[in-house]
Amino acid sequence: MTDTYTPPTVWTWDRENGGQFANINRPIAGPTHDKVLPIGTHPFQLYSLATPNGVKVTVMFEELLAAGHDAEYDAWLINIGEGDQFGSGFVGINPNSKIPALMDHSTTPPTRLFESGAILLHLAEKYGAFLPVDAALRPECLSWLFWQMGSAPYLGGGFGHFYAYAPEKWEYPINRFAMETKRQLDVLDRTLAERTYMTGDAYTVADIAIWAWYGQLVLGRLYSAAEFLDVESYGHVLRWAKVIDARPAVQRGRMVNRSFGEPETQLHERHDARDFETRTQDKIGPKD
Ligand SMILES: N[C@@H](CCC(=O)N[C@@H](CS)C(=O)NCC(=O)O)C(=O)O
Repeated sequence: MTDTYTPPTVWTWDRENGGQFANINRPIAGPTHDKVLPIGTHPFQLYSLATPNGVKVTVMFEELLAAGHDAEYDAWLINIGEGDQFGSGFVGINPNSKIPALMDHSTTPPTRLFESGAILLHLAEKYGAFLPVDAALRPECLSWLFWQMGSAPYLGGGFGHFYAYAPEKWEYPINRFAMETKRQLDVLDRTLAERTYMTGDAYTVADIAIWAWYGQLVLGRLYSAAEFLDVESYGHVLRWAKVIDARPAVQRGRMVNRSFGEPETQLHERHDARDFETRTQDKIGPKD
């Protein structure tokens, strides 16, 4: 970074800051337009996109269904690049205007949920699944689940933003957040050296949440940063990431609400288990 910056007395909004996603970043909350969200036939209505935060929830639904729970859901695509998160219907579910957002219509009145960690916990408690009941293991699972919620913004909003999305590459923030990201990977590596999954022997919501970010990072799917961060040096994280990646429910969950990548990996909307076979973009074309 060559130029120094003297902050003005009062910050003002520079709409043209040049970074990727500058068009959707703004310093005010609330809706920008009226838009009623669609509602399907299932008890759960998910409004999301297959980013790491979105994938946590679609993986959880697919895992619940694979385990035999009655957790059918409709998944609707929210295109955050086009500002769908600022529509009035979406803001009514999530005043924070970020995916994922969920309506649980199995309650009267329906329950709104936002924040992926809250959604995972709601579903885990509702079905008694992927959350240990053991008095020692449950708090361990919750600790790792909330570790993910607190840590990933350094990876995504910090490292990912400055390494991949900022208008220029600046050494100071990239160094700052690469260091923190590598420290977090080391935290995970030391833990996974001693146990199969984040909480112990069982796969839980903590694994689902952490895998979506850190598992996909070491598998080379985020920010084209695997070599830069030397992810190969975190052998225990890699071992764990590959085991989770091979789960059929995880492979399905990654496809739901995906609007990028190879057409056969994109299932924009999911309303039925058969959609994975019949409704991917290679089968229905780019206009759907
Ligand atoms: N802590 C939130 C983070 C959600 C989040 O940051 N979602 C991003 C996509 S990964 C988003 O919707 N961004 C749209 C925006 O910032 O306008 C969660 O875990 O649900």
